[in-house]
Amino acid sequence: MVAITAPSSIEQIPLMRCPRANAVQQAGAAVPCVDLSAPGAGAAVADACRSVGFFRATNHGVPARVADALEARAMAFFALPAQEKLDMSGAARPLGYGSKSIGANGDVGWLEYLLLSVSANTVKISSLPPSLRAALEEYTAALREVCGRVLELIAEGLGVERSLLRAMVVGREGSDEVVRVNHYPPCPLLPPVDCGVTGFGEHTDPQIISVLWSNRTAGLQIKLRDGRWVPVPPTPESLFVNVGDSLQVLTNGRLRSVKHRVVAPAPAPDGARSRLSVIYFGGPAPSQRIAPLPQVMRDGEQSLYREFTWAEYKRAMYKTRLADHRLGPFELR
Ligand code: GA4
Repeated sequence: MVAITAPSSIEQIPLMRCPRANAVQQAGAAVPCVDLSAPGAGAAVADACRSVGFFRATNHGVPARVADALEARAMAFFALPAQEKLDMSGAARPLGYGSKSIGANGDVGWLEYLLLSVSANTVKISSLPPSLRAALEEYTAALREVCGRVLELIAEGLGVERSLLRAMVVGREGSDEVVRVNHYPPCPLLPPVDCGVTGFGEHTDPQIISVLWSNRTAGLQIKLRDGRWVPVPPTPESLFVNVGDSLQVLTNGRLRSVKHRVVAPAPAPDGARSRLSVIYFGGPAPSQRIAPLPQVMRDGEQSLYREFTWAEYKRAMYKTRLADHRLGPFELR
């Protein structure tokens, strides 16, 4: 049994040094944007995944009402008393309802969340409010399509068979699809200048790709290859795509998983809004072999990683903390 290690006071949540205001203005430009319906989208997606490991996707085909409905249902759920939320979802171990504590190894942040398995489009928590469950299932079905489309575009951009990556996640029996709904209420602690309270600490996502939607409240930051953290301006009409560790391995490091983190919304006299984000994590089946695809390798190219299965990586990842370099033990050089 995993202990709930939620901090009892806000002072126990670490601060993070944040980019200065002038960096924020330039940030939009640092985040690549790809129109998923445009000709040449494959090359643009692959380019963004190579250079940043992250991009903003427009024309993704998910109607605004799908995310709006989920936002309304999720906010109603998070407004319930803590005990009711726990009774309905169970405490996150790792799936379920969690508050301030992330994973089982001491990571904490100013947030509460639902973490759900959504494989085969069934939200595997039966006691959630039916309207939230229905909204989650509709959202997941739409996001699964986006994930499939993006994986096709990545394959196209890499010059490999179109369905190669998509088939590992979408429509594959037993694939490991997870949805996380994160709620970051405005944080009452006023941090020192150039700092913020940690909402979700820096990490890479272990899966193949993740697709994120957020409401209009800022907070997400990504780490560029030059080491700079830049804020990602929230645009609820767009989706954001992250390269995960598994895709890094499948492409032998051509595409790289992106470090990202979330700063909690600051207190504001004008009534700062909560941040709500919903992330679909596209993971393969437990038995899926994760190793560089022969189709992407040049003649004589050596694998940078020792081969593993998704089940093996998942087991290892639950022993890590968020900021750990999870691929480290699998690297060959
Ligand atoms: C990070 C990405 C996803 O949110 C997640 C997280 C998971 C969890 O919350 O249970 C982990 C984290 C994430 C990686 C390291 C371990 C496991 C928390 C943690 C400290 C659902 C996932 O798949 O990996």
